[in-house]
Amino acid sequence: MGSVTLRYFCYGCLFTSATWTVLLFVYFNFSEVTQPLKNVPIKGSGPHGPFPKKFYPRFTRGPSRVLEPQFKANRIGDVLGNHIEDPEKDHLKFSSELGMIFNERDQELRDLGYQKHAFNMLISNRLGYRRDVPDTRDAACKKKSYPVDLPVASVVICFYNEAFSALLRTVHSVVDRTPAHLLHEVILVDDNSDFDDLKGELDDYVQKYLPGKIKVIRNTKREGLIRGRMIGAAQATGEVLVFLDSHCEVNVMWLQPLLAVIHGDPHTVVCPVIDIISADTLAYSSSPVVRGGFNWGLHFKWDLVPLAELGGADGATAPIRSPTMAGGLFAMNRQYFNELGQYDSGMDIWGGENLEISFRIWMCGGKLFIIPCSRVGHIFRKRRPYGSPEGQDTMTHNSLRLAHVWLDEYKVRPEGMVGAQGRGTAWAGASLLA
Ligand code: UD2
Ligand code: MN
Repeated sequence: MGSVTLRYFCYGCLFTSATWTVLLFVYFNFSEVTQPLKNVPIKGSGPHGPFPKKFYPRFTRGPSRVLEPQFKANRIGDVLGNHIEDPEKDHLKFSSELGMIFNERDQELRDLGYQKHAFNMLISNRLGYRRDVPDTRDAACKKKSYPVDLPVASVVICFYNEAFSALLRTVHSVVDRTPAHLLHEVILVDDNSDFDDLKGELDDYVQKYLPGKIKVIRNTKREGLIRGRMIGAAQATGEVLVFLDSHCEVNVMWLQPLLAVIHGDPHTVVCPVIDIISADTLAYSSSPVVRGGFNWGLHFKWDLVPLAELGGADGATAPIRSPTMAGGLFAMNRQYFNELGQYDSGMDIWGGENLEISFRIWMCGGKLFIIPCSRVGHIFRKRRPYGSPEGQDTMTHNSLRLAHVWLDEYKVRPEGMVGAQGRGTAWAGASLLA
């Protein structure tokens, strides 16, 4: 009797420990990869990594492995998280091994990257500062040609505690994929970052490999992205201002379609289609063409483009009217930016400025378009990896300013709108466009 009880007790223990092992395995291996992506252009259709999850052994420990030949070609120092010295050699092919953990250093780098940047810094560093991205434009875009005498652009990139490799990939993509005669300058605004590599190392890199057109401006205190961009714009001298986030990669022929529209009408503000760079795999994938909306919480959202707004003689290449912009990537005539009053300089750190400038544009005689033939990739992270200096909720602060300045009678939520965010969005978007 005693031995039977003992046997069942042992079976019980075995079963419980096996169940826990399976549960812990699933949690640690798949939780990060399967979290929903926020703010990607179509909800629930996040990008699928190019390689299976088995390439993400999060807790792999063991002896260091000999690096694969393709990593060696890219300098071992870079693979281990140091910065490369020769960008010309930095053409690492996208391979299924990019995310593999070979040793504890890789593991640390990966964990640190998720902590500090909310994306896979291990892969970002291994990719290096330049890579090819798939041309995601519609076939009709590839047949289009643009005038040569387009206005020149100043690209303003504001950054706070950005991953060095992501920032450098942003800059190199701009320099490599923009015709030199159209790129007036790139202005990097360091919003008082804390990381050492974004100081001297960045200056040295720019001086050595990107001399001439790149300016680095340092804010002496944290201003936030809104005032940060205004500081950058004040230093710019190109006819057109182009704003980008510091973790983007521009695609081929990205700038000409934007400049061509502004050239035709300087009161038109234009956004590229924002392609998705996965935070987990850094894989670049195409986004559907959608347009910007908002809900009554004044949160930006993507909306399908109504049929009536699609097509026309230019078909898939035609600019699409958009009630709002996502905020990070857009181009506008510099004089028009100043005439409009730029941004609301009372807005802090992050949030709300994208809807504010959209309302400002539509309500002050301008237009806002998404240009399907211009594509720029952006790393969509699962969370914002930084806070505001005193922990303030700047999104609410900024949205309230927006409401008080621009919403007049819409400030009060009308009867029947409670919970009807979709209807509300369509209604307000339509009123703004009318
Ligand atoms: C989106 C926009 C972003 C901005 C934001 C609302 C896209 C792709 N991105 O959020 O540009 O409009 O909505 O405010 O549409 N930064 C600073 N100082 C700070 C905080 C941020 O310089 O105090 C930089 C940051 O390093 C980045 C940029 O501002 O380059 C935008 O910040 P984000 O990437 O955290 O914003 P995101 O993409 O979540
Ligand atoms: Mn961003």
